Amino acid sequence: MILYYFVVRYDQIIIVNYEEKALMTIHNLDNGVPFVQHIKPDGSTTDSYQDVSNEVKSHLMSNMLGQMIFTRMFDQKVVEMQKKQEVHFYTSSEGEEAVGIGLTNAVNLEDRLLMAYRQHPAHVMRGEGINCVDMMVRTMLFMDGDEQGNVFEAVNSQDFPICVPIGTQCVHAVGVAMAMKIRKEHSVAVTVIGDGGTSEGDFYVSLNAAGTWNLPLVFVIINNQWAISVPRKHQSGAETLAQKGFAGGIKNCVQVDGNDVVAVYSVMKEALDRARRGEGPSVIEAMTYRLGNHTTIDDARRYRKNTDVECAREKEPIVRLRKHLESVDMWNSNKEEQHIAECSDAIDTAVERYKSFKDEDPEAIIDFMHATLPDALKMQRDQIGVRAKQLEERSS
Ligand SMILES: Cc1ncc(C[n+]2csc(CCOP(=O)(O)OP(=O)(O)O)c2C)c(N)n1
Ligand SMILES: [Mg+2]
Repeated sequence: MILYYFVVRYDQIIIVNYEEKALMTIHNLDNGVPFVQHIKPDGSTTDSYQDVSNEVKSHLMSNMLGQMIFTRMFDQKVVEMQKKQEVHFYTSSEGEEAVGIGLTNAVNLEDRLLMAYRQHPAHVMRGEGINCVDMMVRTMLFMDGDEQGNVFEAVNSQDFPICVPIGTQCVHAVGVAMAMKIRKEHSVAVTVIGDGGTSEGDFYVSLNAAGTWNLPLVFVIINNQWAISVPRKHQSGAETLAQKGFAGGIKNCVQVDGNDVVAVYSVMKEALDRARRGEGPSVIEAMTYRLGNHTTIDDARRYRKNTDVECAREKEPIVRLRKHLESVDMWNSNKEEQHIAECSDAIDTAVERYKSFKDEDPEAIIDFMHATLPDALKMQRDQIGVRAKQLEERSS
């Protein structure tokens, strides 16, 4: 029989056996989850900023600022279009841009993203910078309820379609990561979920499977403090959402300032490197705030105070990085004006192309659910076609 005792040292509990061999560090006495931040809301840097590589400091930071500005502009454009009913519906990512942009810059092209409905910054930018016209068009098509919005081309053809049923993408990601492991690929699956999503069974099942099988999988939780009208404090009794990973046997569970794109990029790189070295999954909880409504059919003023939103706005990701880069002479208003003009051109091109897309046939609503359509659905498909024709004739 092996006997164990516990040693409490500083802020850690260590399990030791009687031969004085430390077996494992459980976690810090508070919650075991480190918090990473490199750039503060006022644009100044923390001590850990010295660990940021020169490559990131010399050009990636200003590229990422440009990408965040671009995705914010795209977001505003589609919200406007929805008001004119040019798009059916939209889920704004205002305030959360640093998470998508940080992670999309950290992954390799052969890694696979499995995401939900609010991560357009990552999807749109994936590998293509502001020339991602096709992905902008796909995003608008998706938000207009058009299946053609799920057809990813070019660089991100390997990514998975957007998941609206909360948490399902995590289970898919386990399957993808398992396949990568069996095939001995050098790639990693990255799945993104909201704070509300971490209460779903699918999330816990996926953590458990990823930890058990030591999968090359990174879970990114975008903790934007709200799940529609449910605040974070009513969502879970856990002190942090990242620590849920420990119970699944995942060792690298961290919180990051999700409004600091440099910190998001760094923790993502580390998690991806770990996965590629065979050190298994990670959970990253990115702390941010949903500045906009849940969707374009929500009115968040009904359930939260404007003062809270304004307070959160002071910590948003674009302002702080702009301040920082201006302080080290890497950004200025001329640069920004020129960049905004380029972004406008790219967005206008995408909107034009979106508007020229022919609506798909109504039957498409069931065309992509099965590889071979079951007989019962074949009948419904035919009925949809007949009904659509009748409606068209009646309205003409
Ligand atoms: C399985 C399932 N249950 C409920 C819903 C309805 N629903 C849509 S969004 C949402 C809240 C999700 O909040 P969170 O995970 O924090 O993501 P966020 O919207 O903040 O990005 C809910 C409950 C759904 N889409 N799927
Ligand atoms: Mg949320």
